[in-house]
Amino acid sequence: MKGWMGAGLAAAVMATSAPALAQGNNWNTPTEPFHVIDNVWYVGTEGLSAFLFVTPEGHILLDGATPQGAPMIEANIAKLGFKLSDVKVLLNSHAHFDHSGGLAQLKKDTGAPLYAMEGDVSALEGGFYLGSESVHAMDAPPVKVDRKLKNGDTVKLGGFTLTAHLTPGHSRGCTSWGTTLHDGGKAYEALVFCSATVAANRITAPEQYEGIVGDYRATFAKTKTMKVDIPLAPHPEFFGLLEKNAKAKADPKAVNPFIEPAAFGALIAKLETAFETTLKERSAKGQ
Ligand code: 4NZ
Ligand code: ZN
Repeated sequence: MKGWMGAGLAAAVMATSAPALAQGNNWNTPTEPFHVIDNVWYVGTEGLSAFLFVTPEGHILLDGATPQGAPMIEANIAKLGFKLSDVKVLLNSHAHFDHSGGLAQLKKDTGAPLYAMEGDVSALEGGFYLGSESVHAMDAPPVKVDRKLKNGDTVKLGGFTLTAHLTPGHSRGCTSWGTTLHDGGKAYEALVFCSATVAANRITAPEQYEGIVGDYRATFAKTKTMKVDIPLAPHPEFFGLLEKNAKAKADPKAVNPFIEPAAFGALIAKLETAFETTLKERSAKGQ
């Protein structure tokens, strides 16, 4: 947990003063792609996830890491034997440069349309971090959104369905992607949870964007009711994805370690406490 919390907090301080930016030190480090479960493949870097959902009619790619990470994602897709031209839809967890920065390149190289939650469209198309438009270190290459999504919208391809759950706060259009996956003849609920860290966001006046506190709280309330058997995330360390892969490799016959029903609720509880604590501290300091 240290890496992403550290980066976010450091950035929150720096965003108000210096142009320097906290980058995860493994965001642009290549890592081997791997099979997660069912039709899901990890094609991201060591520090930033990207997921490929494989279907008989082509693939859906979720997230683009940074501009430097995009070619690593492309290389990983090729390494698995999949064709970049078979990527038919591009999706995003949220419009922050560490997850959307590579999308413009990926869109160019795949020719696939980008679908995104309406709350994140301005940031994606404008190439900025909403509410920190003058902090150019947080910019991302602008990318056009071809389909604007609302909460509950579905993306279907080759008999496979992903549902867009709006979980706002971390970004205004923060989207958690849900689906049903199968393993050993059983069905499991999977969710690529956007995030709900405070990160670089101002959650006291002047708020990062209007309504951000209510959005975070709505996200905590909503996610607490969700049953998630297979928790996944844009930051692989949220749910120890690389460690789970190592475990799966070491013992291929064991129950797939990506099935971890207790992890999601535990993370949400931690994030809610972290959010309310930060809000209280900053409010007390008049920050
Ligand atoms: S994130 C910064 N997407 O929350 C902003 O991990 C947002 C994140 C990380 C770092 N930043 O400004 O350095
Ligand atoms: Zn983020």
